[in-house]
Amino acid sequence: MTYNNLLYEKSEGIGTVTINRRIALNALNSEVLTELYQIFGELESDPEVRVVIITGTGEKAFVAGADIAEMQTLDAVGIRKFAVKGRKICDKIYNFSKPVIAAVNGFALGGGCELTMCCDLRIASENARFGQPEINLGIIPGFGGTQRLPRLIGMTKAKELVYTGDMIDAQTALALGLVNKVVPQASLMTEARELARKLLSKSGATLAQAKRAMNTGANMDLSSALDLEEECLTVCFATEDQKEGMKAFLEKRKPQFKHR
Ligand code: CO8
Repeated sequence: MTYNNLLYEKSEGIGTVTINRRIALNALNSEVLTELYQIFGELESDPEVRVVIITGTGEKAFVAGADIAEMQTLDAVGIRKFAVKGRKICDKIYNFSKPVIAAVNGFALGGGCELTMCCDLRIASENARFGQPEINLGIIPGFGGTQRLPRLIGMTKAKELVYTGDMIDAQTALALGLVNKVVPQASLMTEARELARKLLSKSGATLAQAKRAMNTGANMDLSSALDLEEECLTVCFATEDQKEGMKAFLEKRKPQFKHR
């Protein structure tokens, strides 16, 4: 499949998706949202890909938001359709069975910030800027920002960001727990791949259960979430990798996981 707005590269188990819409700082228009949905569908069923990295082209922006020029032309019905499209790709990444790492190389604003929040891990370059500036456009976040941001950083700071529209720098995002690590821009992709390789050394089958327990459980009451954790752990015990992991420990050697 060819894409008008995405670059894709696959190497050693890592799929790297680059949003490539330089003219608008990689802003998410309908076509980009459709293409992201399609590519994540393909990556889900590609057994050679076990970790995905998502980033933006250029040195200035990860994604500067949903496309304001397109949104400006939409009426209430149109914006609802656009919001549904955004939600579908965000949910797809959130529920994707393999880890997804956002490599944030600049502005991650509005829909861009929301896209990073669906990912499992976020590495930011020193020049990255995060924010939900929708308030300045007379709207509110629509790709999950009002819900995912407080779940990640707490309601107090989330409200400050959504109500003021202020941007925060990478170090502030790190202090708030919005990103996992801040690195120099020149080493962003190297660091992202290093983290991806660390995950590749684990069992893909086990990581899928960890992601399911944590992402699905995060939206449940505690008792139901603990039931889910038990179920996911039980699934682990039905894998070859659980047997190999425990056997390898007792034999004092590294496990050879088969991801099943
Ligand atoms: N949409 C469309 N075009 C954009 C966007 C965007 N979000 N961001 C930047 N661009 C375009 C600019 O218009 C400009 O185009 P041109 O060269 O043709 O004039 C080009 O990208 C370069 O941008 P700037 O010249 O503005 O670059 P600066 O370095 O001066 O500024 C900023 C960079 C600070 C990132 C600035 O571009 C900016 O403020 N962008 C908008 C940020 C923003 O408000 N994002 C939130 C958008 S709303 C949103 O994401 C809502 C999501 C959910 C909605 C759900 C609806 C259903």
